[in-house]
Amino acid sequence: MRFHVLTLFPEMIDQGLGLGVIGRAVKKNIISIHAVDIRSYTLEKHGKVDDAPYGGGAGMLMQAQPVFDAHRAVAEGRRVRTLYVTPQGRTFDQGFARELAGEEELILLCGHYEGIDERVLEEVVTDQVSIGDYVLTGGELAAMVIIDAVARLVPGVLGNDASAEEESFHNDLLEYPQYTRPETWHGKPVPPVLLSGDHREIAGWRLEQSVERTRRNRPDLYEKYRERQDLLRRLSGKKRENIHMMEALRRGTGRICYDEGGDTVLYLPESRICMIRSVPAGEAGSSGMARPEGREPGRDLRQEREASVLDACPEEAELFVTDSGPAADLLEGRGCRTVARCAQFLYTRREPLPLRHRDIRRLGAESLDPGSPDSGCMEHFRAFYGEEAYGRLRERVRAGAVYGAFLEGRLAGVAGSYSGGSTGLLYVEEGFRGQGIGSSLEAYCIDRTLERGWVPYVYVAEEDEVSARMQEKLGLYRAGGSFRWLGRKKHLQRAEIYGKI
Ligand code: 4GT
Repeated sequence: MRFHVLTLFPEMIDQGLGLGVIGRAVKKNIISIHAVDIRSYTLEKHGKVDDAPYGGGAGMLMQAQPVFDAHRAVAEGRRVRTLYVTPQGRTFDQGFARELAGEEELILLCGHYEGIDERVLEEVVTDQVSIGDYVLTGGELAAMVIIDAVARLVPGVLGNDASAEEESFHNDLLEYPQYTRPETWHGKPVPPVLLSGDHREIAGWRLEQSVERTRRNRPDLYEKYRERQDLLRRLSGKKRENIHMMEALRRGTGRICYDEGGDTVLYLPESRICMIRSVPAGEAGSSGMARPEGREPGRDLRQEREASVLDACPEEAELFVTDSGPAADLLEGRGCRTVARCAQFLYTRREPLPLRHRDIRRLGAESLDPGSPDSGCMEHFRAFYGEEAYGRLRERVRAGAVYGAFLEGRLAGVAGSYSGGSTGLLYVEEGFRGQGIGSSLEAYCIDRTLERGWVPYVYVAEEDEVSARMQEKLGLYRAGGSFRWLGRKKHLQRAEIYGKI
């Protein structure tokens, strides 16, 4: 990943990010950080970059020209996501960091004095970001905070093999307390459970501690956690049909937008997917989602309710998935098109699947280099599924979510997880088919998902008999009815949608 920082103080960036974990990642070429001196772009002969504000007022403003030219020199005509760090921006958080970690390149613009001429901001900035409600003398520290938080999510930066994907979110709870040697310090012993060697017991204790800390220190986060746990419990009445929603909640990727009378809307900001479940009229209770007493709606009420379910879907959602026919039909009336009808398969056991092919490993961003030995397989994927799906594959490889099977050292096929949470992205090179490489790849992904304590699930297009048979052979079960995927017509390309599921 490449970061460019447009600043009046490039040394501040070089020094601030040159040491420690981030400095090491730069030396290893996993990321690059390029500080650009805005002053060197001014056309003013004395190197001036600021002037007094029109309309009066204290202080000086950075002028548009040097900022614009510095930006142009970096972007070179490409459309690069450009963040202006300012107290006026959207507040930065872990979710935003995860979103940004999916970019290949970022430009951060740092202001000084009283800020920057609005006209250049209008032309180059894609996002305004704040690191919190306080004022600094310059944007550099804020830019460094953002770079640090985003860079540590790039696979390889943290040094171990764990990827950004694999980082446990702890369900958005605060961290539990940790202890290291000596066993007793200042008369205080380490909690005995941590010396027990019982991993289940330890995990239970840590969760308890996390929950209790969150309840005490962050009532806002605790309330959200409680809401999620409550919904999870209700969804578990029909586990198979609801597995996609339950996993989004468990993995910390889904936000509850609506949860009433058995109707639920979850939004996954990273994949811009909206998951909708809507209980058909007259079926309340049998769905595992008890309606409140005396609130069984009639037809009109029902339609009203469905409309409010859809109103709860965020504007920025691009994809919708639902097993409710009426909800899907309503979405079609609202500018969406059905792009796929799928069966959902899930793996309900805890035991890992055996692998026939053993040489399977995580792909790193280097597999995407045109000169890499893996590029042949990548190009065949591209020819097979098309440009958009290939773009998504690249995105998922960079996120550390894709695995490759190797035969005699050569990449023969890939599989991985979509940002929505399901397993897929499966492709095996033509010359290597019929040897069980595909099912080994899927089995490998399933095993990695199980390791993280999650339930693996897969979407299979209804017409895809071959894949359905493979799922059953692997020991996955078909869940519930038919799931419809819909996309907004305004930014819809079939291939793009397939790439995201
Ligand atoms: C605070 C933040 C930030 C500043 C923040 C323009 C002139 C902005 C000085 C700069 N203060 N930048 N990004 N809370 N100050 O993120």
